[in-house]
Order: sequence, then structure tokens, then C-alpha cells
Amino acid sequence: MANVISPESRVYVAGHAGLVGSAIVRRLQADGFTNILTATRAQVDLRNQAEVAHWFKANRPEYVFLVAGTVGGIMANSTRPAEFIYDNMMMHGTVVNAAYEFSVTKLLYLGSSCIYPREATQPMKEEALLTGTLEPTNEAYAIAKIAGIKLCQAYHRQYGCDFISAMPTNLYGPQDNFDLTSSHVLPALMRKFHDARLAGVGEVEIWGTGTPRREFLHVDDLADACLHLMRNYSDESHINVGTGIDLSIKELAEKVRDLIHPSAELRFDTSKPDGTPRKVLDVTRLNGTGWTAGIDLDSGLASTYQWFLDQQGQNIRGFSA
Ligand code: GFB
Repeated sequence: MANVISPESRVYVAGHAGLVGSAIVRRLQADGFTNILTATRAQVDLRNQAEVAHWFKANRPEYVFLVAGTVGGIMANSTRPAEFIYDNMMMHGTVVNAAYEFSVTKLLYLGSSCIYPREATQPMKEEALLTGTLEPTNEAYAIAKIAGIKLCQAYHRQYGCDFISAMPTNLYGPQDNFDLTSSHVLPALMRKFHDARLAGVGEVEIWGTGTPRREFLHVDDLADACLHLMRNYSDESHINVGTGIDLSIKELAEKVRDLIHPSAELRFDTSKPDGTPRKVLDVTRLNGTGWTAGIDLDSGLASTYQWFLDQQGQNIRGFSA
């Protein structure tokens, strides 16, 4: 019987402070895990192989959730491609190699749904990977994330490492980034409608045409899926993680408006990029492992906004209240 992660296991969450990492730590704590290992950027620069190897040698994790990364929305991706490809390729390479060198029992690497071709048939199946050109606005990031998948597969193939890859759709939830230049659309809209209501402004700017379609998974659902996959999945292929349900940016903006600032008008700034016309994942393989998403978008929006309000006066990433 292969080793299975348990509350006594030494579990390293690489990227513990971010949107995904903090959700995984919350979930592990809730499940009574007593050996959750984390390291701040000051303690370990994950882009530095020597520092990462030194940390692994000293801490000997048995399980690794590799969810660290330099991430951002469409504007950050299209204006900072060098950071996005360098940081992410280095972080993936150093952690996966150290996990092999120090005999980690199992590693789960988290990619992104932007790895798929811009014109991929929707919903996107895992087999669509590398079958067409990528979306230009986040190609650098996508290449780094694809390299992460190939790293895990290569270490599995050559050394027999139990390293798996999960590809989540667009995520949201507590500890998200609310900085308007680097954030993803959902937290950006939440902040924009919030600020407009407080300022008594009757119009909110939405980037693009509002016609692109996106799928949104709450990060607590993702954390649940990651633990589920760490326990039940060891195939070489990456696996999609999502709800399988999408909506247009305009429909999302109307949901956020109705929740936060119902009287506001939407103004579409078509000088801003739309990015990929549609991104929704085929989650047949995931559902086949016995997992389905549990947090619907309306409930997730309400609970995330409540978290946002509860943080007022505290430091939310990208937004000093
Ligand atoms: O979430 P987002 O920045 O990234 O943009 P992607 C999604 C859509 O929302 C685009 C529109 O069509 C944006 O033009 N949008 C409207 C806005 N208003 C806003 C706004 O105020 N801020 C932002 N950010 N968007 C990401 C990749 O692509 O997908 C990431 O850039 C990652 O690397 C993520 O892969 C999963 O969904 O287009």
C-alpha cells in the first residue's frame, strides 16, 4: 500500500502565504495536520537551487504542495513577461529537483488553465495541451506552467517520482490580490464596486468588451481538491480542476454590482485587452476520481466580499484600506 498523506505527515506548502497556499494551510490545520512546513521568501528564495536544496535537507518534507509562483491578471502578465517566465520556471525547477533529491514521498504541482491554446475547443480537455498557439497576453506564464507539468512527468518517468500536476481554472477567495493593476478580474471588480459605492460614484469601469467567458473556482474548493488528489491520484497526465461552469465578464460584473453597489452603471473600456475569448475546463477526469466543486459562485462572491469587509483597516494584499 503506497504511503498516504496523514495528519502526522511532514507537509511543505511552497507558497503558503498566497491565495492558494493560505487556503491549503487553512485546510490542513482544520484537518489536524501537526507538521505543516512553510518558509517565507526571506528564508528561502525558491528561485535559488542551493537555498532550496539546503532547506529540503534541513526540513525533510514528505509531501509537497508546490503552489508558489509569480502570478497576476491579464495586465500583469502582458506587461511583465520576463518576471513571469523566469520566476516560475526557476521555482518549479528547484522545488521539483529538491523533492527528488531528498526523496519526497509525493509532490502536487499546481499549474493554470492558461496552458491551453487560445482557440482550444471548449470545455478544454487535458488532451488539448500543446495542440495550438497560446494566448499572447499570458504566453510567458503559460510556457513556464507547461514546463512545470513536463518536469513532473519527466521525474516520474526517469526516477519513478510520485509527482502529479493539477490545472486549476481562474481562482478567487480570501487572501486574494486586490491591487487593481496586478489582480485578476474577480477581486478587481469587487474592489472597484466597493470603492465606487464608498465614494458615491455611479459608474464602474470594466476592462474589455465584457464578452469573454471565464470559469471561477473558490480557493477553498481548490484546497479540498488538492488534498483529494494528493490522496487519490498518481497518473502521469495533468488533471483539470474546476467547476465546468462559465459566465461572461459582463454577467460576472453584474453579479458583483448586485452584491456590492446595485445602482452602479457598467462602462466597458474596450481599449483594454479581452484576452482569451473563453476558458472553461472539462472536469470529466476530475469528477471520475470522485470529486466535484461544492461552492457555487453566488455564495463564493458573498463570502469573499464579507472576508474583504472584515479585513478593512488591516492590510489586504495590494489594498491598504
Ligand atoms: O482575470 P484576468 O485578468 O485574466 O481577466 P485572464 C479576465 C477577463 O476580465 C479579461 C476582464 O477579459 C479582462 O479584460 N476584466 C474586466 C478585467 N475588468 C477587469 C479588471 O478590472 N481587471 C482584470 N484583471 N481583468 C489569467 C492569466 O487570464 O488567467 C493568469 O492572466 C492565469 O496568468 C489566470 O492564468 C488563470 O483570465 O484573462
